[in-house]
Amino acid sequence: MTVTVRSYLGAEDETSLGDDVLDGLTRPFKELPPKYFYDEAGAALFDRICELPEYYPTRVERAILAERAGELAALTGAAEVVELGSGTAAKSRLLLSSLADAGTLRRYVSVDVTEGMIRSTGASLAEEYPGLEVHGIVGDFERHLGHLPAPAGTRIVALLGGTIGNFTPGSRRRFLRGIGQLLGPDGVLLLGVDLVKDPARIEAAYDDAAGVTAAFNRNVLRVVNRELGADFEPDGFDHVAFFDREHEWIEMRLRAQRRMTVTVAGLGLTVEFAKREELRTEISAKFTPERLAADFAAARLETVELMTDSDALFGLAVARQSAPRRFRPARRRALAAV
Ligand code: AVJ
Repeated sequence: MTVTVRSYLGAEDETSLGDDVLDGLTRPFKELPPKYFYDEAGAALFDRICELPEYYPTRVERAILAERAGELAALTGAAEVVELGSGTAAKSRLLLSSLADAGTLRRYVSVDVTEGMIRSTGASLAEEYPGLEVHGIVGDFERHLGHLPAPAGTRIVALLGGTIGNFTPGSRRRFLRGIGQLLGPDGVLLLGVDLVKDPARIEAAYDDAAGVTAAFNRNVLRVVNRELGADFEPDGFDHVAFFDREHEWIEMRLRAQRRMTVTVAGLGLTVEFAKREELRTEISAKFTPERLAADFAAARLETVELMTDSDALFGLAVARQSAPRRFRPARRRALAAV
């Protein structure tokens, strides 16, 4: 059994939290990036979110994968799965099993910021799939994809759960274009996307009755307190989640219950919050097939298939690099016309 783990996280990652917090809290409309939700407590809260009756994405995506994994294996004949934000690989096991049954699976590569998760998941997968090579990359998939090993054969790059929705529109296309370059000629991207639907259904998924999502949202303030010596009072903020129909995304915010002065000692920064002032903590974009196709086209990808459930709640998109466009220079055409 071969498990290789490499870590690319270092001192510069503390600086990037500091830079992001400084940048986000000194804007007229305050904002923190959602990637800082996931310390140990945040990851545990997210696991609880996935079990909530209101939070359909995890369950529905798993059901789609369970039903279509065999087809995906036949369609791709993939030797390798590269999973971004892999966590415990609960869903990717469905895919790995189909590829193993088809006899094509050789390697599983995972990229995640949580080293413990990479190690324990890697070890169990190597045991569950005899002969499987496991390569773990502890890092940020927005910055460390240059460290992926060379492909071990036809590749599936998987970004599941709807995480792509956390990117702002411009950065989303740039990120997808970068992924396209990792696919090679016959590789595919397997992208989990939450679909546009009744806003009430979406809002309930991000504002559950048990208050788990609210606790998850406030946890980002605890992360900033711990990592940067800030003195946020998480309980002084209300959880807000609403669907923005124009942008077709859900937004999570934290609303100050009263006027507050927050000090971030590690940055030498003092921040004022007005009563009811809101801090944006997450956008989670929802997709229509058309909008997804437009994003893919802008990233030089094309949809092979969009697999969905019977209620069209969630989608699993299979995309490949689009054939390089042949530009016919205008001058030549003009000459030919003469
Ligand atoms: C992990 C980004 C897919 O946007 O649905 C869950 C995070 N936020 N509840 C999502 C999340 C609030 C989740 N993703």
